[in-house]
Amino acid sequence: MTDIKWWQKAVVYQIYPKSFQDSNHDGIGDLKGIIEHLDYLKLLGVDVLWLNPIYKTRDIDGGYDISDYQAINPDFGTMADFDLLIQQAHQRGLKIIMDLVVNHTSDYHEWFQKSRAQKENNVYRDYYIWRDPVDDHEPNNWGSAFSGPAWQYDPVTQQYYLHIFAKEQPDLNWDNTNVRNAVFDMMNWWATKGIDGFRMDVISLISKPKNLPDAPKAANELYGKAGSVVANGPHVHDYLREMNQKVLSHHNWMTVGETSGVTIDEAKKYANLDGSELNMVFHFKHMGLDRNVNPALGKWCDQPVPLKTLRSVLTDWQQQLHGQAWNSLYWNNHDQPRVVSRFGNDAPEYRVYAAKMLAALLHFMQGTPYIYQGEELGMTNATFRSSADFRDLESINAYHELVDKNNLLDGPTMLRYLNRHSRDNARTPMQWRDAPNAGFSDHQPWLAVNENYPEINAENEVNDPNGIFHFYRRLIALRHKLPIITLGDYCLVPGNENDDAVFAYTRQYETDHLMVIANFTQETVQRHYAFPESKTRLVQNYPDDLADTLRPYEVKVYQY
Ligand code: TEU
Ligand code: CA
Repeated sequence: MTDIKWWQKAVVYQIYPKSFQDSNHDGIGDLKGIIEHLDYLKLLGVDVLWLNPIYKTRDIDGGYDISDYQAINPDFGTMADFDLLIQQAHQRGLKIIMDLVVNHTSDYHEWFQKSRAQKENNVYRDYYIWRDPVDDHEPNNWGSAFSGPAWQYDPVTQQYYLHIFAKEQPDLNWDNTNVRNAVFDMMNWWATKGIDGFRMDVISLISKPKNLPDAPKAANELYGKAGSVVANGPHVHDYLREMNQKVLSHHNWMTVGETSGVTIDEAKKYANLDGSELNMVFHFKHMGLDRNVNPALGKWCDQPVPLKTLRSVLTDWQQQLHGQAWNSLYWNNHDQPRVVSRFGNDAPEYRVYAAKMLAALLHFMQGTPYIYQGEELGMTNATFRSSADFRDLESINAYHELVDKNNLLDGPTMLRYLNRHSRDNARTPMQWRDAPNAGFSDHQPWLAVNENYPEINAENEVNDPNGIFHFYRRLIALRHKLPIITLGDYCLVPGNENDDAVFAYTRQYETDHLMVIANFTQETVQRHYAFPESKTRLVQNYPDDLADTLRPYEVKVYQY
């Protein structure tokens, strides 16, 4: 048996604390609220909890603008609450990984406040990326991920500073040894708090290209895409190897890089099996299949995801990393729409079938699966009736830039696109039961609860042995039990690459075989697959098994 690392058999549950459970009646989720549900998570069977940022913040970007890396956001509680959370989690055999956000800080961070104070004789000046104006304009054509330019003019010292995200999120200068060592010291401090690893925010962007060249820009695009010239920069692997030597290699941690712009070849470096950088990475190839054909509109669209390209992308990542690097497996997170709405069908007659089909399709692949809070309930995208319903700056800024300022879209069209792709879809409060605010809070929640909580909630699911929650429990238990899921190879069923309705793949490990057959459509289709009569059906989302027949969103997994 190959030496399996603990994080290769683990299943991760992602918690967006602000929307998980409010315990002190202010409409905002908090750390004590997470403690209230540790037994629920233990019942689900997950191994690791990933907490989105819980540090002191201005909360411009959902906590991804950190003003003190070693203090807890008072909205979420205290450091004593954190200590209790980690003690209670470990007591249940649950590990906790934190969100490491070190491509940028908040502009309220003391490093930035000191950096901006003066240009000369200032050890903090080069903690960030400052440049003179060029012809009285921004130093290059880079756009921010949250609309507008990626540069902010600071009159105090009459220079621009770089912010690939919001202007309240100045980019750190990782070429500065003092920055790297300050980050490594902070990471080692969190090690003393007993954490079990990190998810690393946009870690592929930390090494900027020399001279910060303009980015390619289509004629009708307002700005160049910074990510296209910054991702996988000249020293990113040097810096991660240094992090590994000075921090990661001293702990039995799990690490996952959020590597915006990563390719398969780059992933083989970031997530190599020799342990010199990170354990795994999140890629975005399957998250970008339903982007607008007009590059100026980016993710804002309402195109469906074509099965053919989805299958091809997932197959490439399964086959090309096998034996060379480790995959993460995810359908959604706090930045993405809800999987059953985006890749399946959230109509009442199909939602449960589709949610289970998508879960099985992903969880029998090779890699470490991530379950985003509410995914195990089949939670859906929400209904936003007005631009005033959104809280996420990405959505709000995009509406202003594309509708109000540049008239590239009309309001109703943008509202339709936002309903499909706004990050707020993932951030509506967790739906615990059929009670006011779905049991999330007895105070007005910071973001409206999805209206379908009376039907879709944890209490209903936990009490339904045939529901989605218990379907995920079975998938997790099988991953813990069957080496083939962790170690087996992956092949599409011959001929499946051209199938416009069914995604069918096999896994093999020594003499063990699995076949996963998933109907991605609401049509009943006939398909014949040959395998030994001795096969057993591991999971299914219909009560019976009609030979050669796949009903709407039906999934069948056979072992033989
Ligand atoms: O997201 C990085 C990233 O690439 C996002 O721009 C993401 O692709 C986009 O939101 C999808 O539309 C990370 C965090 O996950 C995100 O929540 C933060 O806003 C961002 O970094 C800045 O820290
Ligand atoms: Ca609260």
